Amino acid sequence: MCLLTISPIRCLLLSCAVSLLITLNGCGKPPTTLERIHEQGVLHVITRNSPSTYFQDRNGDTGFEYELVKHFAKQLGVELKIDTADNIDQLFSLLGTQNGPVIAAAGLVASPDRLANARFSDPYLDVSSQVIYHQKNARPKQPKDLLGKSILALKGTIHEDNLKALQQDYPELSYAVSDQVESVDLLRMVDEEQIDLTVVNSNQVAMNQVYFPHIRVGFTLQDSHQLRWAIAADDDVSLLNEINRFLDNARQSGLLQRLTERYYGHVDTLGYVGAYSFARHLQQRLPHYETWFRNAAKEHAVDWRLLAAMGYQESHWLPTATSKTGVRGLMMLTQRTAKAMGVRDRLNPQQSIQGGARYIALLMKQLPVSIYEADRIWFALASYNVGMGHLEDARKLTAAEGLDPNKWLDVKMILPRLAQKQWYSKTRYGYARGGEPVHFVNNIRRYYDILTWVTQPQIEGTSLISGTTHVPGIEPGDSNSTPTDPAVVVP
Ligand code: BLG
Repeated sequence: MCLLTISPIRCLLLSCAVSLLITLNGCGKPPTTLERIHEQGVLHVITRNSPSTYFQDRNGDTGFEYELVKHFAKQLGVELKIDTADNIDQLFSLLGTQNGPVIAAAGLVASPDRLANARFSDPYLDVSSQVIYHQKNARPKQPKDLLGKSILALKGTIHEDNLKALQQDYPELSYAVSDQVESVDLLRMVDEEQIDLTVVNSNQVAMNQVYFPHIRVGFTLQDSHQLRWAIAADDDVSLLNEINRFLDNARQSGLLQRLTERYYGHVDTLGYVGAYSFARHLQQRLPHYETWFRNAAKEHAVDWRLLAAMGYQESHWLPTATSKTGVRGLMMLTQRTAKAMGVRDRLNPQQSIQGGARYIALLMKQLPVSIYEADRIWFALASYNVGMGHLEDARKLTAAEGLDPNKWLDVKMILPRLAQKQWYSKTRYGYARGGEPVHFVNNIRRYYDILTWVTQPQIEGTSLISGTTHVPGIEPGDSNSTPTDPAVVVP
C-alpha cells in the first residue's frame, strides 16, 4: 500500500520497481547453496567410515564428525544424508559432482593443493602429526631417527605431505603410503610390529590408544594443524558462512568440547595406565566371561556390553575381587543383594554375572516412571552402586534446588552432597559416599563406549597384511581367549 504523501504516478513507479525486484529475486537469480539445501530438505555429507569420523554402534550411526554434522542438519531443519568415500582422493573428487550441495566432513586439513578444488570452513579441532612406534623399540625422537625404518602412512593426507617435505632434508628417508587402510589399521600394524612406524593425527592416537597397548608417541612431526569441513570450490559462500556460524556456536555452547572429550578423551579419563590395562584385560580376561555376559544379558534384556562394562568397573573382570567394604566377586554384590538375587557363591563368576544382570534389570523396572527414558540406565547404575534409597534422597535434593530430578546431568551434580552433613542431615537415608556412584557411572559409560566400538560388527578398513577384518584388542586365535561369538571375533 502507498503512503498518501506519494503521488499516484510515483506510487505506480514504486510498485513496479518493487515487483521488478521480486521478479529478479524470485526467478532471475539462482538460489544460493544454502537455499538449495533448504529447498531439497537434505544436508548431504560425505565422510569416511572410521572410528574418528563415522561408524555404527549399538544405537546406529555415530562418530565425531557424524555427531557434529547431525547437529548442523538439525539446526538447518533438514534431513541428514551420509555417504562414505573409500579414500581421501575419492572424497574430494565427489565434491561438486553430486546432484546438489555437499559437505565433506572427515577430519580434513586445508593443504595448499586442495584449495583449488575445495573451500574450507573455520577449524573445529586442533591436532598434530605424531610419529608412532612400538614400545619395545627405541623411541624415535627426531626426524633422523626415521631413517632405515619401515614407515607406512595414509595416502593423500598431510602426513604424506610432511614425509615428502622431510625427504628434501633427508633424501635417504623412505616411506610407503596406502589408500587401502585407515589410520586405525596403521596403529594396529605398529602394535603388531608389522611396520616400524606410522604418522597419524593426535586425535586418532587419543581415540585408539586404548585398543593398542603397545603403541607410543615418538615425537610430533608437525605441531598444529586444524581440521575443517570442505565444500566444492565453486559453491558460493552462503553455506560456508552458515557452517562457520554453526561451528562458532558449537564452540561457545560447549558442544565441540563434549564431543572431543567423548571421542578423544579415553586416555585423559582413564589415564595412560588405565587405558593400557583396559586394552590388555580386553584381550586376556574378557573372553573368559563373555559367553556368560551375553547369556545373562539376553535373559534379562540388557545390553551384554553394559554388563561387561559394569563388571570391568567393579572388579576389572576378576572373580575374586574384594572391596574395602567386603563386597565381593566379579559384579561386586553385597551379601544382602546376592541373597536376594539367588546367588549362593559370590566368587563364582557365572553366578555373580547372573546376579548382577538380574539386579540391574530389576532396578530399571523399579525406577520412577518420570525418569527420562534415555537417562534410566544411568539412574539404574547409580542405584546399583549406592542403593535406591540414597538415589531417591539425591533426587529430592535435586528438586529442592530447582533442578530436574528426572535428568541424570542434574542429579549427578547433587549426589556428592550426600557426603556432606549440611545436606545429608536433611535426607531420609542420611550419609552416603555420593561421589562414588557419579564416578561409577562415568567410568561405566566410558567402558561401554569402548566396548561397543570394539565389538561393532563391521569396523572400517580391512587388514592390509592378513586380509581379514580386524577387531582391535581381541585377537583371533589368542591362546588366552575363548571367544565364542562372531560379533567379537570377526572371521
Ligand atoms: C551396593 C549394592 C546395593 C546397595 C548399595 O551397595 O554395593 N549393590 C550390589 O550389591 C550390586 O544393593 O543398595 S541397598 O541394597 O539399597 O542398600 C548400598 O548399600 C557395590 C556396592 C557398594 C560398592 N560396590 C556395587 O557397586 C562398594 O563396594 N564400594 C566400596 C568401594 S571401596 O572398596 O571402598 O573403594
